[in-house]
Amino acid sequence: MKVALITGIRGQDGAYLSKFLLEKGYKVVGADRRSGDSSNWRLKELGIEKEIEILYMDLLEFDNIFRVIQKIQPDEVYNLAAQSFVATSFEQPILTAEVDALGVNRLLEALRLLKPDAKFYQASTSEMFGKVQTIPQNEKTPFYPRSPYGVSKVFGHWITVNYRESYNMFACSGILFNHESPLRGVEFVTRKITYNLAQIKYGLRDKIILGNLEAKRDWGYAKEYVEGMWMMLQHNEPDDYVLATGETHSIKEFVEKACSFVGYEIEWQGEKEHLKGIDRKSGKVIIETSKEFYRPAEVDILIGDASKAKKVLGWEPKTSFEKLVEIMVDADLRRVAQELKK
Ligand code: NAP
Ligand code: G4F
Repeated sequence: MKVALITGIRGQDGAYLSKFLLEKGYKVVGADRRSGDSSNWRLKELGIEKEIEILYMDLLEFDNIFRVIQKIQPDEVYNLAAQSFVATSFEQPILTAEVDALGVNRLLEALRLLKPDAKFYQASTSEMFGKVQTIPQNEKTPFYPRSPYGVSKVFGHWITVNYRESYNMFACSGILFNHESPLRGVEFVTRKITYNLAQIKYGLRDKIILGNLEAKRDWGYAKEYVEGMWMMLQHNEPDDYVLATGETHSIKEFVEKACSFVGYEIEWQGEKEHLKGIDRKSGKVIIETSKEFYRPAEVDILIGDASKAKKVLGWEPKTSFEKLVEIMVDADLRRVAQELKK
């Protein structure tokens, strides 16, 4: 039985990847930083909470990482742990760098010393492209990060490449574009929209206040992206791959589509931080915008070219933008209905 160690076990991708690996017959060990919220709601929703061994491991503490690697001797390590919210990285740039940059180095160093033959996956990100230098972006596109998060992840990416080249370790960096699901944290814009819309639908809220609605993202379905992570580690050579859909949509489009699934037709009035989204039938203001949710520097557009992953790994996304929005809206309508019954 292969042993996989997943950091960030309680995050969106940690949950989907755990389920995927358990189905493949792996023993899954999850590294949890013990933040106080021990609800494990994502693992519970997927029905796998009891099938995973959870160990405490914080990417900030080298000795802790060292002991965990020594104890479990993993065959594959998926480093999904991160301070992953871009907006917070402007408030906590140093913590973000400690976790998202040096944390990767701590983990790689522990592996180099204790289990150099383990295969390693680093969760890199399209945020590294930031102020994009080409459209679309692929593995060769130069990085131009626009946030402390993006800058830290660039370090994480290059230190992964460096350990591969210096020590011949099987280390891969997956440059994943935004991927969403019903398990997405509510602080991210897609889930913020679908969860709060469901609340509006059930009369628990009046409107949603958002930031920059003009930004565009390449959004895929997280469940499919975790399979791509695993495929990278099964290939005969370690390498770096972009995973993306190749389509881009604005936040405005996401709002319109999500609203259409709950029966609202949005008409826009005003501009930028004075923009309002009004339901055509009822005249009700559903969306407002505020400077509060704008970032000091924005990534205006992301659109990925995943042709290398398709050609070399046989990976490709299957779920359309429209279907993804529908899945998320449906899940949140169900959740809010259940919350109301309690
Ligand atoms: P997520 O839901 O925010 O999960 C991140 C996890 O990291 C959380 O479980 C968190 O623990 C854990 N963590 C934070 N600080 C830690 C520390 N110091 N030590 C150990 N664990 C720590 O993120 P996700 O969406 O699943 O993303 C997974 C990874 O892919 C992240 O590295 C993210 O940056 C990267 N990524 C995500 C996307 C995307 O669109 N989702 C795209 C590209 C790259 P708590 O549960 O205790 O908070
Ligand atoms: O949903 P977001 O917070 O995701 P963002 O910044 O693209 O980062 C996510 O994807 C990255 C991959 O490219 C990951 F590496 C990262 O860990 C994370 O998973 O924001 C998306 C866009 C931004 O342009 C933001 O300015 O939505 C815009 N936005 C507008 N109003 C908002 C809001 N974002 C949030 N979170 N909240 C708003 O109210």
